[in-house]
Amino acid sequence: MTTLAIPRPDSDLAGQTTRAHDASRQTEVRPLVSIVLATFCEREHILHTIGGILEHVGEPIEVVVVDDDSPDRTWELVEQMNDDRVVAIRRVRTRGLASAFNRGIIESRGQIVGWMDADMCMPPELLPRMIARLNDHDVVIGSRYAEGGSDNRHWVRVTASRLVNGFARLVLGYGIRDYDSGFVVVRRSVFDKVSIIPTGYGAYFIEFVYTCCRKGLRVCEVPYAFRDRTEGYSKSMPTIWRFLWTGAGYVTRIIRTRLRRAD
Ligand SMILES: Nc1nc2c(ncn2[C@@H]2O[C@H](COP(=O)(O)OP(=O)(O)OP(=O)(O)O)[C@@H](O)[C@H]2O)c(=O)[nH]1
Ligand SMILES: [Mg+2]
Repeated sequence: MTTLAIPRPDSDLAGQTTRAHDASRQTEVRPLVSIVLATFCEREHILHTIGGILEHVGEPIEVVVVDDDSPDRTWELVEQMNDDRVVAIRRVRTRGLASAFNRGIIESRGQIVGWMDADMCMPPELLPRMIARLNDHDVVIGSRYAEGGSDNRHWVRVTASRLVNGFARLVLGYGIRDYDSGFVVVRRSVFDKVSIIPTGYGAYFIEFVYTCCRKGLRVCEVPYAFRDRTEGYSKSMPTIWRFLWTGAGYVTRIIRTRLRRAD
């Protein structure tokens, strides 16, 4: 009999991939973990982010980078790594955060799948703890707003994010503190029940989490400290108008999510 052994955070993650249990004679196979990164102009961060994931998650690991033909050639840096564990996907004439994550998930092979930003605001060192929680959960969210977490961006960004999350909690329920986190690991079986609706920017995540809760999947949050971006530029807030437009998109997506009863 073969069972999945989800790595514990304190274990030696780079250790053996198979182990024999004398008593039960079961063979534990460490599952492949796939982490998907969506990138647009992340040249300053991408190698650091991938390096952190490879180091902290350990073997077996796969990192899938979906880059939308960045003018700064982020995709080329990833290709030049020449690492079997790292897959570079360059999408030409296609843009979009939700569709990029969706593409990466489709291409990934892991029994555990995660995704996160590539700008070092989300710490790769949290991943082992998140993965360990999959022992008794289906979806584990890296959370800025769960007790013990923090959001260290400019107060305007924090206020806007907290308002969106407060509204989501009110309308959608389930007590999720960080509905638009965008930092998550899930069991692959989750995609048998819930798909990402690949339109728009980060609001797809709210709908994904809500549908997981509504379908009875076990969802939990692991707190962490969200760092502010130090290099490159923000794609969600290049201008105040874009920021307001994105915020309005989140609010309407929350309402549509509540009303949608398609599946
Ligand atoms: N493939 C792809 N990735 C994107 C796109 N827009 C943003 N990203 C990536 O998605 C992640 C989040 O984008 P950010 O620019 O960090 O947006 P943000 O986190 O809202 O804002 P800041 O962290 O303040 O800059 C980063 O890894 C980006 O490179 C896109 O259109 N396509
Ligand atoms: Mg960011």
